[in-house]
Amino acid sequence: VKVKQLHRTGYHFQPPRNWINDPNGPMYYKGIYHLFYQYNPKGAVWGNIVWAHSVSKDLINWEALEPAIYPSKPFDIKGCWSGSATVLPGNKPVIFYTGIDPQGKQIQNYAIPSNSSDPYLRQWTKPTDNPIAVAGFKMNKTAFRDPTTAWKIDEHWRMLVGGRRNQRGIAHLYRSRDFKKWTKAQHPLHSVPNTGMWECPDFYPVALFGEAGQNTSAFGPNVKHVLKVSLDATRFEYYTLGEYFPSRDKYVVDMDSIDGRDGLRYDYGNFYASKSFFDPVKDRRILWGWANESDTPQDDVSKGWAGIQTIPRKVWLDPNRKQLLQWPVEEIETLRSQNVRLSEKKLKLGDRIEVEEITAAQADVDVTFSIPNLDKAEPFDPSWTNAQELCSLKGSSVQGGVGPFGLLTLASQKLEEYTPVFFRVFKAQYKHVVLLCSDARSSSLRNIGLYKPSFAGFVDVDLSEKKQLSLRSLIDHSVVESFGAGGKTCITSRVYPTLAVFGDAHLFAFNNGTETIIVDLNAWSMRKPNKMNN
Ligand code: DQQ
Repeated sequence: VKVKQLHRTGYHFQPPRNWINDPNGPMYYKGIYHLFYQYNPKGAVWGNIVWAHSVSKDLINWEALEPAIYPSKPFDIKGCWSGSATVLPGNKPVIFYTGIDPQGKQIQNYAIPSNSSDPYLRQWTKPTDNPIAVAGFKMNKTAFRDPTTAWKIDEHWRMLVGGRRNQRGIAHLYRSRDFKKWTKAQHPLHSVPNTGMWECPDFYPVALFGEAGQNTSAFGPNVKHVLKVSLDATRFEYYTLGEYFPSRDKYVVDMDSIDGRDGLRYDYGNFYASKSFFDPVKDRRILWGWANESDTPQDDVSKGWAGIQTIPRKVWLDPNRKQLLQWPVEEIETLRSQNVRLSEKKLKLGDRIEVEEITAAQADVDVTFSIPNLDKAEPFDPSWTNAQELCSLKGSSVQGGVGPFGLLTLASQKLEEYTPVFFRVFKAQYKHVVLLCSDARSSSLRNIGLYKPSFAGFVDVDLSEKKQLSLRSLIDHSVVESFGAGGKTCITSRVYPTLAVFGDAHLFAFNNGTETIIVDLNAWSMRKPNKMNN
């Protein structure tokens, strides 16, 4: 198949062809960032899964190496599924992954570098004492996968494996003293009814103060913990914040952290099977996530490719300690070229200004909206608990009081197509409620076979302190990744415009609320990295 260029991204992580899904085993080793990912070497649909392997010195330019882990042993002959890397003391990387055995059972394996003096870690050995964990007598053997990075406290290593018992999602806990023999703890680290299979769990500490990341084994009075799970049943992820007690291996979810499908999300759009790692170079925790296609498998076959990784994000604890914050890694800013600015532009009801002279199909936009007057905010109906439904009810063209205001991304000149990313402010009894939407309904003239949801999330900001809302959007042909209010609420959309492509894509700032909004905007054309797996 000839690979179709239309809708391929310019600066997001993609291999030259074929299907990709989950990021696996991200780590830093001897000057190199490693990213593995689920990959089908034979086509643009899921199947024949191996761990593809790419390396980078800057998280921007990527060089593809040979697949690192592929079916070769009885314990993984039917597939090498997701997993994680742990860098042991003494700088010794180990990979944990799920192997599919000849009976289709999911079992946990490990692999070690064949040659640890190769910073590229090109070759991996699967020792003969594999597997390290199999589903016990009463456990579900086809719902037992995706081992985490291990952490060590008080001479004991721990790691999690995702699972399910009936409809209860489970994070099975394993312990080891020597990193070789792993024993299942009697109690899982955590489990929640009616959440279904927990794929790709991630468990790590975040600092109470500041933005610095923590090594996965860090522990003490200055950290909290995050548990993230990917819900197979709903295809979205949620996380909780909580207190971890290593002596009893108990994870106690914070009182105000919702523990279930309505919980906090890294991203309220198309973002799944994410995984974080600690970057010792810049002392930060970095999060990778997969953004699936929103077209059909037939489209993917004819495109010759499917799936991208989102831009790696730094993640840390919001000073309010109630949620995480995320921001694209600073390295991405090195791709910025042609720049335009709008300063203190007034946007009255119905106004729309074009941001000209940049490549709107491949851009980075950073904008602040100042709200002189909040009095005309629409009343908030307490029955509006579902942000996505509210966004589809109150779209970007539905006139409001304070908002909708925001960006029209990937827009055709006459607005036959556009993906609006916008805020809307409501007045509830004691505070203002802010909604962020990334609404794909108007993203493409094509109507059949595209998934065009009105992705949305609420933004937990206090507008009485500062009457401003900021928005950063990374626009890249078929993806719009948005970060509201400094990374409090993030939304990734995959969209497939037919007119607003390449040089025919435009970018606008707009306001459809009765209250005037003041815009300060900075936008850049984005270059392609010199090397992207080519
Ligand atoms: N993808 C992998 C599984 C994981 C799922 C298989 C999540 O290990 O549970 O490709 O997207």
